[in-house]
Amino acid sequence: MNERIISGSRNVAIVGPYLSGKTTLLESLLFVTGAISRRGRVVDRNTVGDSAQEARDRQMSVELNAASTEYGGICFTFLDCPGSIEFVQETENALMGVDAAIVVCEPDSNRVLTLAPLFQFLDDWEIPHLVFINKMDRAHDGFAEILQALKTVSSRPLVLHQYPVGQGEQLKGFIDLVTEQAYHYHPGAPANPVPLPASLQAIEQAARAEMLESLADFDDHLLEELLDDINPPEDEIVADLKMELGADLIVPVFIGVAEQDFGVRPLLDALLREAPEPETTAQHRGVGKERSPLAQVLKTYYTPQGGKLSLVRVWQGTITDGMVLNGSRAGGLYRLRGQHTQSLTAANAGEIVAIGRLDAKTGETLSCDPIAQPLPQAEAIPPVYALAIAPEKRSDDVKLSSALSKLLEEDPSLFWQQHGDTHEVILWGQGDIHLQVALDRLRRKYNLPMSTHLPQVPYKETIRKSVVKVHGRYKHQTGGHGQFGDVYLDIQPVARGEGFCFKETIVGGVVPKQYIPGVETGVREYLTHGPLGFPVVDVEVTLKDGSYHNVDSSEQAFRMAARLAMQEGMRQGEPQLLEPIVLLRISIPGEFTSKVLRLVNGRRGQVLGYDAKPNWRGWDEVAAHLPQAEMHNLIVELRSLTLGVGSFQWQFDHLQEVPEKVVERVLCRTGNGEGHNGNGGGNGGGNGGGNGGGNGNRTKHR
Ligand SMILES: Nc1nc2c(ncn2[C@@H]2O[C@H](COP(=O)(O)OP(=O)(O)OP(=O)(O)O)[C@@H](O)[C@H]2O)c(=O)[nH]1
Ligand SMILES: [Mg+2]
Repeated sequence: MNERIISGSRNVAIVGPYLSGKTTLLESLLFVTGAISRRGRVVDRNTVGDSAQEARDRQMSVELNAASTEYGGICFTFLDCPGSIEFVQETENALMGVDAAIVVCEPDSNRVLTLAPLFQFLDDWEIPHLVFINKMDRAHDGFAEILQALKTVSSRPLVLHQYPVGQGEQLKGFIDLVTEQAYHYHPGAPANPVPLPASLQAIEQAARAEMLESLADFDDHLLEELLDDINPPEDEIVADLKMELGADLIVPVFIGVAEQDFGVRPLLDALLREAPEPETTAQHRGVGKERSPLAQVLKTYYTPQGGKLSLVRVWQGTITDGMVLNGSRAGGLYRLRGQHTQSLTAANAGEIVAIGRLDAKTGETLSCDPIAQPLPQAEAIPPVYALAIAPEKRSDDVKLSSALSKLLEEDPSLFWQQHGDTHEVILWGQGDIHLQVALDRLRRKYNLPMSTHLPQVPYKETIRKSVVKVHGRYKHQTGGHGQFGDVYLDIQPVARGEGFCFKETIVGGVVPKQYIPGVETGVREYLTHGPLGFPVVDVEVTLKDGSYHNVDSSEQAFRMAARLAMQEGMRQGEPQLLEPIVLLRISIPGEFTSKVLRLVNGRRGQVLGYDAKPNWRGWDEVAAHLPQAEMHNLIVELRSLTLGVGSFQWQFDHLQEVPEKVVERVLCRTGNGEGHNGNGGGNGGGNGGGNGGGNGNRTKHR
């Protein structure tokens, strides 16, 4: 790109539902602006947008990709965002740094609902956006029907910019409603002007009148002109479109066929004329007035060569290579086009560029000085799906945590934890594809092939019945002096959630003070693994009585005695399996609520209630308790019931007794419990479920 002729910049996100044609549109935008000389295709796995191997393998975008090009003297940086709901965090992080967004959708009125969460995000942050109805060569629904459906999901008025000439395979071109000029598309060439078809004149007039009326809702001067039957000049209409788009008052609508570059030049022309300047966006964010550099990280990459790159939006001032930002020195400054980088010496306010070797996280605000007010960030999306992971080679254990921390820097919607009870490493994310992509990266970038299995449910156990004065005696004679400990314990269940409590009521020193900690240690050790094989909770153990030997007693001997007493007593106390119950808040369009209630009930859940979701038109929120063992595939089923838009948040709520008929199944599956010879995962497979739900199958990830 020739830097000398560039007089400004625009940053535009390309967003929209899964497979609507965003990466294809980016390819077309780069091709018609001359940034690339040969146009790639998603099926040929050679597009700029999907340059990562993980994306090419799946023919879908799996992360944000930036590409800059020049058009009309402006440097356009397009951010091609993945459409899959599993990568929505990437999209939301990217949207925080743009001046406008192109919402790419398909001409299918049955699927417009998939746009609802995106529109909601754009509305919440007041991000100017326009709609590009792609794949018009495949339109089956009538155009009016598509528009009507789109209106139901947009809270801002849609303002039609173009009207199609022909439909589906007979699509010939479009009418520009601002200039009232009709055009015919041509493969490999710009559309050429043609006379307005007589058959469309009335429709064109009506569509234009509707467009002008929508614009006039925010412009009194235009309203007066319309009332006086004055045809407003083109300049005035364009100025209104620009002002109203910039203020996020309207949503202009364009059409095209990205795969054939149809409608792409008019879209660029509209962006050039109507998209807000970076200064306007900065003003809305309340920044841009000072000269000191201010930027925000939109995405972090670890490149195949191993270097770290932070994609940043410069909000204010100028960033130069070598500058110290947040205490670390910028090691390289680049303009990106997929994986292709162009070195820069400086980047000005309003540009999106990549900075090398910066010690900063995605979302972080960057400056040379202390930051008084960090820029707002998109909310972190809570994880809904988990797999337990382990390196295929045990010797790789040490490499895992540093590789995972880099992986999480690149993808902040991943989480990992080592579970305290089960000792498994659990990787959390937004769905199976999301986690499989992460595992591919671990293998490719960090040479860490992993095996996966369903995580165990962290079951616990308790007792139903009190047991009094259960006896434990440890007596051992080994050559020299022996071992002797002797205790009587009371074990009683306590209320759910109270955990464990140890007491003693020893009088007369029958168990000397110095040995009592040994008793408590023995009890605690036993409780990590109760009669059913799980950690014991909600019991109170009281040391009531005992005896000792002057020579042979020791803390160690009392520890052993306590364990023996616990072993005996817990068996008598009628062990009870407990399972974690989570509190779910499920968000869905109202038309799916009854299906979702059935889904919850079918998974042993208990619906607590449902109501309209605040500030979400037509959406409901269902609150429910659900056993964690039933959660593993919940997100998959919820999405398949709701065109992919349903989501939930969850948190641990309480432990609850496992119903009798389920206990047997769990114990069989886990191979736990006395007298239960498991046929399931006793060899390290799943404890059945949970983020779980599973059968303990291990799969190799290759
Ligand atoms: N008929 C037709 N097919 C198209 C058009 N644009 C894209 N496609 C096809 O639609 C499929 C998806 O295209 P992509 O560009 O990968 O869609 P995307 O929105 O980037 O997908 P994700 O990023 O994974 O959400 C590919 O097979 C494209 O060839 C179009 O204008 N017409
Ligand atoms: Mg894509």
